Amino acid sequence: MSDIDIPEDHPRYESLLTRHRIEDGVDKGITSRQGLIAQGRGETFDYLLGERTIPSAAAAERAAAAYLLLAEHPVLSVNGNVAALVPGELVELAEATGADLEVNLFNRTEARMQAIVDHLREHGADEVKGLTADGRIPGLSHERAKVDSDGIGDADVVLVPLEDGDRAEALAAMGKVELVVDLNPMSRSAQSATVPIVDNIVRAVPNITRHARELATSSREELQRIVDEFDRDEALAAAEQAIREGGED
Ligand code: PTJ
Repeated sequence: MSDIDIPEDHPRYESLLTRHRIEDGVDKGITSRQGLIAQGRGETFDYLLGERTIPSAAAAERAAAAYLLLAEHPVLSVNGNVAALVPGELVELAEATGADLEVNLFNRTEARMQAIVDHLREHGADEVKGLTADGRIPGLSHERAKVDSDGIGDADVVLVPLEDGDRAEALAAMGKVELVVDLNPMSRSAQSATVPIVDNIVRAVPNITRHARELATSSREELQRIVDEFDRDEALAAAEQAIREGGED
């Protein structure tokens, strides 16, 4: 049994554990209540995908690792759902790729910003950006436009998991390479991504880290080859087909 009293052989163990983390995130002031709705939406797509990393998502995760290793200034954007689900895993990915961590919220409040920064530090992060908020993403109104000018503002490659479509499109318009993790291949964020990763964040982040470690000693030419060979339209079409037809093995 785990600390949340779910037998590990329960057929929906992983899914129930994930739900518990989101609930816990809300209780701790990390995750917004809207985050509960977003999680439910994600679960639907994950169920249809067979709660597994489909081959096209595995290829996207390898391409994402190559992009992060090639980047001059990679940044991993963290929201309330991601902080609740994979805090330690994000710290490991940041370490494996030399990326910065930056908190960037759709429903931004100073209390939630600080709670997430503290939570990431408890999970081993040294520096967490996002509190300075001295930069803006052009074309976006509201709080979600706020970024650190030496963080996302300066980044050439940004990992944006579970993003809302507006900000994803605005970041793409700024010319940044955008690596999006989203279980819905038809979402505006997945559609505007340089690399759409149609996988659950709880599987995607550890997978990208594993690829980054494997590729750590690869030449820039080899990393560039992985990036060039990745076809985003093919990946989106394969994910949509897997959802509609239950295919892709
Ligand atoms: O913490 P904040 O204030 O920044 O708010 C974060 C949420 C997620 C609430 C906000 O960005 C939001 O409302 O997002 P949406 O518009 O609901 O989009 C979330 C997308 O992520 C949807 O397409 C979901 O299918 C997808 N999703 C949800 N859970 C997961 C997921 N994708 C991957 N892994 C998940 N666990």
